[in-house]
Formats: sequence, structure tokens, C-alpha cells
Amino acid sequence: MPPPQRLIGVVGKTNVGKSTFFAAATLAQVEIANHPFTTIEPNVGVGYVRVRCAHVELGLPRCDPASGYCLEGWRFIPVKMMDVAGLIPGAHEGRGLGNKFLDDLRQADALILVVDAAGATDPEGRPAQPGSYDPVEEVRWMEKELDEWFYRIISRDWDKFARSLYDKNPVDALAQRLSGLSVRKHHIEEALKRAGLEEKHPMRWSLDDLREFARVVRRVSKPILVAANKADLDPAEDNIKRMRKELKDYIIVPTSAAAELALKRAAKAGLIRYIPGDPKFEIVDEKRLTPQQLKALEYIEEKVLKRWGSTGVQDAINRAVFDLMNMIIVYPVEDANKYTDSRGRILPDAYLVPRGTTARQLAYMVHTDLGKTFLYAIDAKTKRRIGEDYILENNAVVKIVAAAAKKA
Ligand SMILES: Nc1nc2c(ncn2[C@@H]2O[C@H](COP(=O)(O)OP(=O)(O)OP(=O)(O)O)[C@@H](O)[C@H]2O)c(=O)[nH]1
Ligand SMILES: [Mg+2]
Repeated sequence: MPPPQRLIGVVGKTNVGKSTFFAAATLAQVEIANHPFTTIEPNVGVGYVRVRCAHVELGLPRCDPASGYCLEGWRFIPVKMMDVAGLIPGAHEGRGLGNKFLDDLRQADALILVVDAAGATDPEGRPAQPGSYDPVEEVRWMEKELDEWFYRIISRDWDKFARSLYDKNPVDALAQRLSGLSVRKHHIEEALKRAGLEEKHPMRWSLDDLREFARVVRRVSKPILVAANKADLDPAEDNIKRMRKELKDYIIVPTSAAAELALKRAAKAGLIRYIPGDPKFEIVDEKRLTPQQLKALEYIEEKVLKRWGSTGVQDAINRAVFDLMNMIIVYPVEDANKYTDSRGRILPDAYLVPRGTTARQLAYMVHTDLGKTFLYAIDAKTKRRIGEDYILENNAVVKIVAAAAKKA
């Protein structure tokens, strides 16, 4: 079984550009409009992380991705994404669309919190003069709404649950209770430690303890990255400087989702050459562009690429996967000399796996039988044998040798 697909949730206040970000990442056709609550039902799609492909390091002329794609040595590896309805302050008390729709994000491994860094929408998401509202406040409000979401789920029938624990291991019971939120045992252990509740039995937790636990468990199981969106609008410049100063605990990535969407669509239409995440694009043939399109591209060049180095969308996805989820990339192959699968495809698979994954765990991801009958693995770069407990490095190219494989 290939590794479980990771899911990035796109969340935030209403009308800040979540669906634009999602569309830019996935090229899915979704509704985008400059008014609150355009999105009601969640959108699900596939985005990509961008990494230097192992075929470049190995001196191969190309690769043959079974999923995703490779462009000029950049490998784009799929990652699931979900765009949901927007929040407003007080959502947990039922304001706006409430926050129950966040339940769609229970399976998320990380969240990209899109905020309006230009301050061009009021707290209810209504369009306003850019610069009129404070994105620092927006980050704090939105995170509070996310915490309230977790708290609501965790605190449901808490007393009854806590009483039922008197003779049980609280870690296992909590993990089971929160498994629907994709909270794993190691998240619980980490959260108990950080909240200082390791030695205090849940039966004795105060309301404050419970709140603190909910807050911390949300942070460890659904970490957030802030996409400071609408970075193309002038007031965003000062705002982002201030966000970086006042929100030191957050990863803040300036983004212009609208710019990324425009560039990707133009590239798809063959009007420009653009590799997602690049600091530049090239016009294929100026004569094919309308004056309007040309002006839009000039705007993107001036206000986004020159100012920020890229549209930031790719960077946000990459950092969510590598910095928040702590993933690495591993390429399983059948032939450790040619770096191919049994059909001769070069580096067909690039797996996103958690840092710390062992050779044997990888074998299980390739095929359960390979995991069960694992003998050893070969690091295809060095041709060295590695044992089952060997912890794989980022960009490892690995052949699994198993008893089952011999029989086949
Ligand atoms: N200037 C600028 N506008 C943007 C950017 N990204 C999105 N927008 C605009 O912001 C408005 C809202 O975009 P959506 O993507 O629909 O926002 P949303 O957060 O999904 O909104 P809801 O689904 O209604 O909560 C649209 O008019 C977009 O064109 C950006 O990077 N720069
Ligand atoms: Mg939307």
C-alpha cells in the first residue's frame, strides 16, 4: 500500500482568497468571487510539492513519474488539498456559517491559514479599502476559531469520558477518543508534555487544563502556516513586515494566489512558460496576448515576482509538507542499477513519508508482502545493503529485497 496520502486543509476568514489559493494549487475549477461565503461545500483536489528530482542528482536524462510530473528537473509530487467554507470571528458561537464545516478537515495533517494581508476585507469578509483592517488580528482570531473547534469536539461528554478512565491508560484512551481528528498517540504524548499534564490524570483536570490540552493538541496535530495573501496589493508590504515582527511563532509566507492562478492558467494555455514556484515567467509570443493580458502579466512581474521573489503558493505548500509535517521524499525502485521499476520506468514513484521512516516501513508501503517477507534493502545511490531498521534519508533511492519478491 503506498504511503497514506497527506492532506493539507486551506482555512481562514471568508473572502480572503482560500479558493483562489486552492485553484492555483490544483487547477480545479472552483467558484471564486469577491464577497463573503462563496464556498459552502468543501473542494477536494490534488496539489504538488516541488523538489529537485533525484534523476538530476543521478545524472539521468529524465524520469517517468507514475503520478505527478517532472519539469526541467523539478519533480512535482502529489499532495491532497481541501478548501472549505470561510470563518468569521465568533464562528464557534454560530456566527456566519459557524465552524462545524471544519469537521471536513478532521483528516488534515496541516493547515494553511490564508489571511488577507492587504487588510482589504472587514472582519465579516466584506470588501473594504485595502489597508483598512489588521491581518495580525486576523491570524489571532482565526487561530482562536480553530482552537474552539477542537475544544468543542474534545470537551463533548468530557466528564463521563474522564470518569471511565479511572483504571485505564489515559494516553491510549485519549488517542482512541480523538482518532476521528487524525490525532495519533504521539500527538497526545507530545501535547500532554507541552501542557504539563503528563502526571495529572484526566479525572482531575480543571476546565483550564482541558482547554490548554485542546489548544496544544490542535497545534501538534494540525499545525498551521500563515499564507499572507493579496501580497500584490501595496498595503500588504508594511502589514507583512509587522506580521513577521508580531507573529514570531508562525511561519509566514507572503502569497498572491490570484497571481499564481493567472500564471498557471496562462502557462496551460501556452501563452507563457512558467514552472510553478519559479521567480520568473517568459512570454511565448507577445502578439498572441491581448493588451489586458499583457498588463496583467506586467502587474504580476512588478507587484509579486520582483517584490516577493515568487507568488509564494508553491513555497507555502512545500513548507507545509516539509516544515510542518516533517516529511521526506523516498524513491522505491526494483532495479538498483537502472533506477527503474519492473517495466523499465525510471524513478516512477516518489513517496512522501514521515522523517524517521525505516527501510522495512517503506517495504510495507510498497507492498504488504514486501514488508512481511523483507530481507534487506539496497541504497541504490551507494549500492550498499541496509537493514530493516535503517532510517531513510531524504531523496533516498531504495530497492527492497524480500522473499516474496524472489518467488514472484
Ligand atoms: N489582489 C488580490 N486578490 C485576490 C488574491 N487572491 C484572491 N483574491 C481575490 O479575493 C476574492 C475572494 O477570493 P476567493 O478565493 O473566492 O476567497 P475565499 O476565501 O475562498 O472566499 P469564501 O469562499 O467566500 O470564504 C476574489 O475577488 C479573488 O479574486 C490575491 O492574491 N490578490
Ligand atoms: Mg472560497
